[in-house]
Amino acid sequence: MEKKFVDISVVKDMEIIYVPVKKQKRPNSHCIEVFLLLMVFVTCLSILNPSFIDKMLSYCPLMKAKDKGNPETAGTCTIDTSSRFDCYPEKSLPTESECNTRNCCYDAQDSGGAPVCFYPTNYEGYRVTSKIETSTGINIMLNRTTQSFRPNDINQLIMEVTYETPTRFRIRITNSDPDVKRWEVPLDINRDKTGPGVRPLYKVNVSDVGSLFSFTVNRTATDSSNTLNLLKTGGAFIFADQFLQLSYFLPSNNIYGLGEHRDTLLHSMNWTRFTMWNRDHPPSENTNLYGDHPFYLSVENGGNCHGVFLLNSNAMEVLLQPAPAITWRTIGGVIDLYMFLGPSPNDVIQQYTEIIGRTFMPPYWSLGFHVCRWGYLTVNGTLKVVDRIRDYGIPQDTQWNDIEYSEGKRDFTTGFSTFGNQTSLVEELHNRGMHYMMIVDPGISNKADQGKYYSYDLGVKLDVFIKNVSSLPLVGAVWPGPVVFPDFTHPKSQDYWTAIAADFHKSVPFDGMWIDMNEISNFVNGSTSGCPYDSPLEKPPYTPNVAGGYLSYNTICASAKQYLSTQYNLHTLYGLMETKASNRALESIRGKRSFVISRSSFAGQGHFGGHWTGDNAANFYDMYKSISEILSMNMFGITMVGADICGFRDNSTEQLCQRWHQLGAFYTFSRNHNDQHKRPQDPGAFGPALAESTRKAYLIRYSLLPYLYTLIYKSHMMGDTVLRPLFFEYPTVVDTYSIDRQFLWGPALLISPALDKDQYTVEAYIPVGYWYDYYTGERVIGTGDKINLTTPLDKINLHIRGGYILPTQQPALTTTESRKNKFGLLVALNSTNLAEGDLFWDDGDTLDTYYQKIFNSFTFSADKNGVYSNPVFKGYTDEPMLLGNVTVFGLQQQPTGVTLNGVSTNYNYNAEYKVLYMVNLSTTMSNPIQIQWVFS
Ligand code: MIG
Repeated sequence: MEKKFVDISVVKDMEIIYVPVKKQKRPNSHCIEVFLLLMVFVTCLSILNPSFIDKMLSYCPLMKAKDKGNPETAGTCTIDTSSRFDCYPEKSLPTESECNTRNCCYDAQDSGGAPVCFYPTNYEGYRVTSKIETSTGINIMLNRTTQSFRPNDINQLIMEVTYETPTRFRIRITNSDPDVKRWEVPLDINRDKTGPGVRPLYKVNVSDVGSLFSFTVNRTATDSSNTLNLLKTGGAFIFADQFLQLSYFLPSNNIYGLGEHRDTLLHSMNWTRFTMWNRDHPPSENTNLYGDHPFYLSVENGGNCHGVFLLNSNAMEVLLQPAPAITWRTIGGVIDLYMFLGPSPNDVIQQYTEIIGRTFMPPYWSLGFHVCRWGYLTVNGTLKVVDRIRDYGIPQDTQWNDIEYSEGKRDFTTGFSTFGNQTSLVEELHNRGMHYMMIVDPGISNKADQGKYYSYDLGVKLDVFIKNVSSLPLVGAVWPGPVVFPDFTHPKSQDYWTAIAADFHKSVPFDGMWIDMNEISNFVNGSTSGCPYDSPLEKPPYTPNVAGGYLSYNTICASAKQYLSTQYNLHTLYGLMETKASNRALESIRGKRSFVISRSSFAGQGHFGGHWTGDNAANFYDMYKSISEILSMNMFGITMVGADICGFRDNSTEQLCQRWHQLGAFYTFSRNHNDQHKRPQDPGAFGPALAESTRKAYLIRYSLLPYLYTLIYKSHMMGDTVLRPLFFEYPTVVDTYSIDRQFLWGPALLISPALDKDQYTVEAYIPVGYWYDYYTGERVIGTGDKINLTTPLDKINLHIRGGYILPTQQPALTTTESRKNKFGLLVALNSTNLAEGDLFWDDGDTLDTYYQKIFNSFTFSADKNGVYSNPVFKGYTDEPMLLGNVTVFGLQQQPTGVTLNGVSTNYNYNAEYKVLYMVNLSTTMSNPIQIQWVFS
């Protein structure tokens, strides 16, 4: 294949000659002065010649509007502060004359965060020149007649509105010249379209031909009388080569998503600015972090939900303001907006993941407990930790190693002399039924002797490294010293990555990959020889509010060249593409399900791997924030996610670490990880009290794995979230909208952890309905109020929701062992004595078991007379599945007899908590099971 380093789209657009901004009429400048000075003249002359007024006022449109009361232009600067769209994002306090150069309105009064320089309501932008409506969409041509203040306006635009399904439409706006291709994200979007059907949930309206361009979206009501406006453009629509901006009003204040950021789960609309430009930085507020997810979920007033995804990979800002309104501001690509009409929160995520890709099906072992740290130093140091965790009887499935395993911190090498025999470490873990993962950074050392370092030599041979503007491999610096970076858009990059991983796998048979530093993180800004800083890619006309103030800060040059395009366009996609390559490499090496955990991510990450939330700190605040982070990631379709348990940075304390293990036992991806030189924090490091409560928490996790696995399967097949905020289940209950200290596993398990220091009482919100204490079965009748839960140090509060049946399995120290054990059913009756549940089961490691039909599935139900298990599909027969126990919460009366498949059987009844227990059963689940009770 030919090398193709020049990105036509960018270069061509750059070549457009800069057209100086034409002076527009100033709506607000010097009007008063002019008015005062000419007052006398006006008064006199107007008597003699009335048309003079018009002439004079044509220099002063605001006055004209006011005086003439023209509804077209009336009050162009008279805008409520909350609805003012920022015309000068470069500065928080531009001067009036700076503002005037942009033909915007100026108001210096402090109005609580509102911009002082803002667009007039009739800001001249694009006009609609043609509009064709069909049953499947609208095609619009737009023409800009007056130049904006940004260089290189694209004057002719085409807008395509496509009604893709009854619940999804797409709006794509780009240049109309087919010969000038603009950058579009090469994400593998699912393009299946069914068409809008007879009753789409939306109606898109675009302004008429000849008028100023604007559009609205309404949710169509079922009774067709009342429609809710979901989107109404405002501010200024700008589409210049390196500055694209779209603002619109929102139907409510409830916005979630827009990652990766640390913020409250429910975002504040009070002039919040999120910047997206992937970056290696510990989770902290108001800054760009590891990933880019330009997606939000909106809960409308009344509880219907919709989602919006802007498919754009360029450096970007998203602004929220109290109108309520949102602005997307990006510096490249096109406007490619998808809207999902829900109406439930779960529907929205299903619809979003339908196009970006549903979560990968993880191996069952990856649902177990993972232990890691930076600084075990040796194989023996690693094994010592594995041993002490096992000695305490704490389940653990996977042991990890950080960069110290390698030789000179180089990828895919093993440091035999410093680290010890890594091969025998992995063998030992495998013998114990455990798995092994290690870190891989993208930077490949270019300093090893030529011909001696396969990862570098092969990359040179295949020419797969990212290039600088001079078309030489760009050199950065990371742990091994100077490094070059694989270009995962290069057609040979997959072969390359698979080859070097496979070569290492021959000596160290790792089971999964932990990919770090892939933002790309760089210890030098740009490259070891800097960047061409005057290039429009390094110094665009507008730079979003990225940390450091310039794009190559802490990463590689924006002008760096990859096969598909420049780093300017591809930067935010690096982690996603490396995840995909790693997933595929593992699959071809191991022939089983891959497990990849990546620090950097983009929309679609969940399809290939999971994510950890990066370098958090060992304190209670960071533990608390991890809940918002994992819940947001689930909304982005990243199902397997967790924060470093006990905290990465700083020394953890025993109490924090004890609480964090309890919480972390309920992350989908549950890993303890620690920074180098920090005190050990694995659950064997603090003594028996911490070990015992950690053991308790993980035995619960391991018991509930069949429930968790089934939820993940549904996420994989249908896009349901697994870790859910409460409002997902109660979208009409406003009190749930901002809850970020509790969360759910699927619909039925409520987790209410202690998150503060010395906290022994948790104020937990309990939704309306029946809930049962996981430990005792005691019923809590939720009223939608908060209740106080006593929470000693060794306990995490867990409640099961009435109406659900959770499949369980007898736990063990690894999933390899627990998978051999008997199953159980945890039945929680609702107020009408009903409950339902299901189970998906397969060998947990084979690829595509669903499509190969080598799985089993079951449905469970309960009513006032009994509990029933029904096999729905029987395709996995390798391991017999036996039902060993059944627990029924909320059986109000003591039965006088219980039968299992018609035969009377033993049971216990706890009269205090009204729980029926049946233990020591051994009934095959391949046939229907009927458990029935009688009251005499
Ligand atoms: O520059 O590999 O987020 O988990 O332990 C630090 C060492 C590099 C950052 C990761 C962290 C990991 C560490 N890495």
